[in-house]
Amino acid sequence: MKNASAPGTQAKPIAHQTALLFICSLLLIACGKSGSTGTNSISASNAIPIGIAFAQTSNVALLGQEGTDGVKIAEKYFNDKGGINGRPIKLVYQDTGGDEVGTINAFQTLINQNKVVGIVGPTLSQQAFSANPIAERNRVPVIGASNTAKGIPEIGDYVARVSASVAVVAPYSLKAALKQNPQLKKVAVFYAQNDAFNKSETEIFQKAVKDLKLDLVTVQKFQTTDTDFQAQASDAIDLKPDLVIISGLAVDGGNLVRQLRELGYKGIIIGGNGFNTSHIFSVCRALCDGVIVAQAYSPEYKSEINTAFRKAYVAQYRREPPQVSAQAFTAMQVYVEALQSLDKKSAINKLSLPQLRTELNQQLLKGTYQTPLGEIAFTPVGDVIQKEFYVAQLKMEPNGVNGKFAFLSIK
Ligand code: 1QQ
Repeated sequence: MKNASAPGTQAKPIAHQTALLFICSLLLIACGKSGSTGTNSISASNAIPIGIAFAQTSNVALLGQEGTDGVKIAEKYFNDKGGINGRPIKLVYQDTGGDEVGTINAFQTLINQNKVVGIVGPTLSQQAFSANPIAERNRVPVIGASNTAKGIPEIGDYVARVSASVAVVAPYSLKAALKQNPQLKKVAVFYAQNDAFNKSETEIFQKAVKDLKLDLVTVQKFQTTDTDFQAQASDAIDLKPDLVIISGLAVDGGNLVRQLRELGYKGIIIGGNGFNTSHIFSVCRALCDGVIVAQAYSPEYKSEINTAFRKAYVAQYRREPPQVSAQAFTAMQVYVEALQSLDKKSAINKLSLPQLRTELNQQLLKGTYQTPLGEIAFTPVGDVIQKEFYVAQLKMEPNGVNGKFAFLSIK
């Protein structure tokens, strides 16, 4: 049997006493997709729909794919454990593409047609600033799994995130760079000026550089759609920096790294959160080697849930889970555990969809969760409270094809 909205995904075996219920649920979802449920409440025989709004197409798809990988693992993992007190969850995917319009459309479809109880996404902060207000107006909870710009949780009461702010994460990479070269003094900063997250991240980096009394020799701007960085790279190299810090996305950022190295830059390079994907390896290949990237997740974190997540991920995708996949899994875990708690308090099948969305939103903000990211909770405004952060360095094999994120000690 195939999963109705994620082609190629196997249906999820759940506790056998609920297997029959599950089959009925799938049939009902099929009916629901053709628009015949026509009800505003979640019936007991229905799987609980959670919306996934990630970029499956465009240049952002490299990052979006890692989110999708993470939620798929979560759907199987939590349904195998019995779902929401015996009822399965069901992911409904809508491709946002890489821009705001696509994201707004995806949110509207998830909210009005798919009637999801909550949304995970979108991939970029740039998309979240446009689409999250729609969820807010419709009183549908949204959990950001990769939105790290300042101001995301503040979009509204129904907006939370499990992806720690750049303000918290980014400075760790500077600390690691200084550990590698305590003499470094001159810093060149590059950022993509057409992207909200990158603008937010560069402010944090630039402030951290000044606070450390380093010398910010130049700030160079580019677009996430650019492929040629010769002019900016040459201007920066002329100033002989010891450190280059780049806030960009995987494709543009990877190309910038490649061109800096080709033009002879030999110093340390820090990449921001947009570099946090192994898909960057194919962009800068052997020249990615040595780039430092701060992380909100380590596959090596020891806990029962991370061990289970990592094992399932490696079995499925044959590589270590990246940060965005772990964050996406965590967002799903928050929904699942909040729904479980809510159901114990007030039988969720008795709630109308608007009631369920509102009570779910209130419940999820109250919880403490043992996740692959470590223990997390939320601030009253919905920002993640997380304790552990890491720094990795890209290690490329000489063939330039395979590589890995090698974790550094930052103590
Ligand atoms: C954001 C990000 C992206 C680079 C992660 C995919 O952190 O847009 O906020």
